[in-house]
Amino acid sequence: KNQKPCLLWFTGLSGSGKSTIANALDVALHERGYHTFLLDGDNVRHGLCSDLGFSDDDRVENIRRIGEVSKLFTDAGLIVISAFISPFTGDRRMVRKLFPAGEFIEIFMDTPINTCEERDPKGLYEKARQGVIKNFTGIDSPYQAPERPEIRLDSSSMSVDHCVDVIIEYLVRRELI
Ligand code: GGZ
Repeated sequence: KNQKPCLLWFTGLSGSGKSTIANALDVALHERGYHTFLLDGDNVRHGLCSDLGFSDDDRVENIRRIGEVSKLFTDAGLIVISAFISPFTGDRRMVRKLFPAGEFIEIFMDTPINTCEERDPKGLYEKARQGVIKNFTGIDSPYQAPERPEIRLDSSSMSVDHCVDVIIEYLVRRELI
């Protein structure tokens, strides 16, 4: 099936729905016959970036490596989906610059932090509030929200299917699929 390579870059707080939407999008594109590759904490932070933690410097290096790996996969012709907090505007801009215009698609999971904190699937917000975890994004480490993302989603008011539909419609409109 005809596809153009691109990088779908999810950014947002812990619990904002990045992984959930990224996974559902990956499945939906597969079902339609497209070749994709999904990068997320599960396959990156345990391997390629297992030497990195959550200091500012380590997050910068984490995103740099993910950007470079994404570039390798798009060079191979794949639609790459990545789901990392990527809290710093400068780092996201650095990744964007690795790609020709239109190939880097920033998807901002603009879910209110209250919702993220209520979900707290791993209990990390609670631990961060107690000071057990330091440098937690949104609590005692910054999140710099994108000002002009290509796509903005809010998983507190939109269903998973609706979020996926919005992204697929974008890809069709840009003639990437
Ligand atoms: C933020 C943390 C932290 C701290 C552990 N701050 O919701 P999760 O659990 O499953 O996803 C979060 C993940 C964030 O890793 P990223 O590689 O996406 O971060 S970054 O882009 O900033 O490099 C969270 C967990 O790791 N986690 N400690 N202190 N998230």
